[in-house]
Amino acid sequence: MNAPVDLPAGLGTEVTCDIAIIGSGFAGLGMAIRLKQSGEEDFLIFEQAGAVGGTWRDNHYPGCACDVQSHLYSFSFAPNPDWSRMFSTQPEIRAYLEHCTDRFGLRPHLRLGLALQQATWDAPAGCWRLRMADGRRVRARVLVSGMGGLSRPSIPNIPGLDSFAGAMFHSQQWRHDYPLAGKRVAVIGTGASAIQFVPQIAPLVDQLDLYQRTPPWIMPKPDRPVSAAERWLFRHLPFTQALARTGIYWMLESRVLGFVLHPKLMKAVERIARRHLRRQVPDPMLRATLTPDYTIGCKRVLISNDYYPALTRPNVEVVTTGIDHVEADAIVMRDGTRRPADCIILGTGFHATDPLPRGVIVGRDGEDLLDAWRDGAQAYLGTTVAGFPNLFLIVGPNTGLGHSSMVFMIESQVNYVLDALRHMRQARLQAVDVRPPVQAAFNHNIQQKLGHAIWSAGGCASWYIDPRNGKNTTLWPGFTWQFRRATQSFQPADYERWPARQPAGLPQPEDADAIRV
Ligand code: N01
Repeated sequence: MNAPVDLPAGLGTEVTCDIAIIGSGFAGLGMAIRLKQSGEEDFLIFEQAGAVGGTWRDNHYPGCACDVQSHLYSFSFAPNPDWSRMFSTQPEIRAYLEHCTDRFGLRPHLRLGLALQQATWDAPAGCWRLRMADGRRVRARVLVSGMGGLSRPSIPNIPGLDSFAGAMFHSQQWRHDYPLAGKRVAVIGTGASAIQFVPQIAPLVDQLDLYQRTPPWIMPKPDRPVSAAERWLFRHLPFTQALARTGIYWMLESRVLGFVLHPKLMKAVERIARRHLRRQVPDPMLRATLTPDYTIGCKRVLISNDYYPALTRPNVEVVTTGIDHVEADAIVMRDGTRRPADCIILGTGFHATDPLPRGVIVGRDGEDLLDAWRDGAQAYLGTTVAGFPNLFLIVGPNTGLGHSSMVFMIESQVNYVLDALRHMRQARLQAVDVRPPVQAAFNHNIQQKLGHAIWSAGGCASWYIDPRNGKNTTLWPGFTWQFRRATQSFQPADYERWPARQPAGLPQPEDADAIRV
């Protein structure tokens, strides 16, 4: 096996590696670690930023933390006995990913500051050709995307937003250099990010106007420090941490019963959320404003112990009239009220259903991935897309979760990719491409299940659903162990396959049988 190569400083030369991984969050690093553990050395990780960490590097707003317990929201093969809390904060998770990068020897494979501009499948050569934003070129047989689904900020289309003369930033691009103290701050959005940073900034600012379009359901957060005794146990008797992880896994898994199988069960969960609201918000008017009118679970269920109390502060107002437009120094409501602001913070989420811009991934026959997804993003097992040979998407369509840890899903996909690579090596294949009917049947089945699930039937609008066609293209509709089982082995029959060293002109699907091996 070849050792990882350096990218030359010159822009004209093309570098070759067997496997190119894009992104260095949990997905990219997880893939890289498992490749390394399997003895593979000929891979490179391309990261557009200057450091690893993905979403946990990019999101650093005050209060940023994970809403899944860290014992589960971490690699199964790299338990961390030192988590300081049940739900770790962003700096700790980012440090964990840096630590994993060192511990598993990934630094020589990392190429930082290189953003993928375009990856094109070269059918005659049977490989991907990558062009980086600075013009460098890479050739790779296999392309693994770890670019994530929640990385492109969604900026709302509010008239006049561009004309705002004060400071304005998205939660993912937090400006720590901007002093919020004493300012009139407008926060737009009340999702998972906003409910974390609002309690942090409310005590600092002069006035905080929180523009709420839809109230979220919020449950108590069962957070606490991990005691020194527990940490000692986890370090010296690792099975105790494995037990904790397993307990958390099954507790979270039980939520699927309400989300997918018996949505009526969510009534009991809703009662807990209503009690939480009642306890924390004494004012009945404010309580009414904060009470959702859709079934709990339809949007992501949020957890917080400090969000509601922050909203009861005298300097915080929840504004629900609806924004008409923005002026240089104010937000103007639909009823004509002008609300002056020095700063606007957008907690308005991400482009979840269209995570990639056009022109980034171009497959067989020059087809753009976005064109293949014109009726909504889809993949086979959330991982492979017909017409895009040797492309593996980690955190691809319908792999998201409303109830448990994405790291579990990522590890399932990584297992699948490893098995695919193993098969390709043993069968001496140059390329595999999922058969369109296999992909179609898989997605038909998924959409059938999703049609009855709470995310479609719960009476809300959410980023889980593609607004262009009403399909849920983001979530996995079931237990995560079902996904693990589905991805545990690569089934060659699901794929068109091309033998190695005969890559010339991958055939059209009609004549694929002619050279299928
Ligand atoms: O974004 P969101 P987020 N005018 O899309 C509102 C993950 N995450 O960044 O509900 C007014 O949830 C929008 O209103 P509505 C997690 O998966 C994980 O908070 O559409 N308002 C909503 O209130 C999460 O789900 C962690 O009516 C507008 C808000 O903006 C995902 O990231 C922590 C608007 C957007 O909420 C995204 O969370 C944080 C407009 N034009 C985040 N447009 C973990 O702990 C949008 N809104 C793992």
